[in-house]
Amino acid sequence: MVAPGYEVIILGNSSVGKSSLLSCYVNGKIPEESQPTVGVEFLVKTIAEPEINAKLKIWDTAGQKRDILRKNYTNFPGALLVYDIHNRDSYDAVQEWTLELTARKVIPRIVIALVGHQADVLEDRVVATEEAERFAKRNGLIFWETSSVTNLNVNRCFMDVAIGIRNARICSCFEALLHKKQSNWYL
Ligand SMILES: Nc1nc2c(ncn2[C@@H]2O[C@H](COP(=O)(O)OP(=O)(O)OP(=O)(O)O)[C@@H](O)[C@H]2O)c(=O)[nH]1
Ligand SMILES: [Mg+2]
Repeated sequence: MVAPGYEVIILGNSSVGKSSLLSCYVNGKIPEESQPTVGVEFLVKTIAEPEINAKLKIWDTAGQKRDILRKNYTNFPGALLVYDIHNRDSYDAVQEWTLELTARKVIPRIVIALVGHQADVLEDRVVATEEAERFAKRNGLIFWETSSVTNLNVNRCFMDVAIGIRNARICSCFEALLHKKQSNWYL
């Protein structure tokens, strides 16, 4: 069976580690020399696991280009909102993204993972796990703390987004069928 294709976008401030996270997931390692992303690039990863088969097309974005992104982020069924656990501004930014993305009246709703990145560095943490966990729970987000240096939770995070997208699609198909049945009820 052909794996269904899902598109996912990675958003977050500059230097939080978006490109490294993506490279770690797709290539199994982070780039030796990290360069700020210019424009938008994508990588593809096929997931073949007992839990899910899917082909993810994952778009990496430039943290510096938020205003341009705002106009173009529609139509993605999944998003990773990445912050650096040592940087409060980056956490505030993903909260703003959450409000924007969840306000959209699109069916099925976008599946969002809140990602506290660079979790291998234990010193100077400014965003507590519990704080982000609470925010994620309140807003119906997947939540993981990750590291592309130690590969902490990287696979799990992308896989949960893929599973979330698949489940959201199944639910919306059922809802559409139910709605059809109800609207034909008196015919
Ligand atoms: N300790 C640690 N450093 C990381 C991790 N991920 C990325 N970095 C470092 O953080 C810096 C920025 O990483 P990038 O992946 O380029 O960040 P970005 O979010 O893509 O940045 P822009 O493309 O400018 O938006 C680099 O020096 C990386 O090596 C991580 O998990 N742990
Ligand atoms: Mg980048």
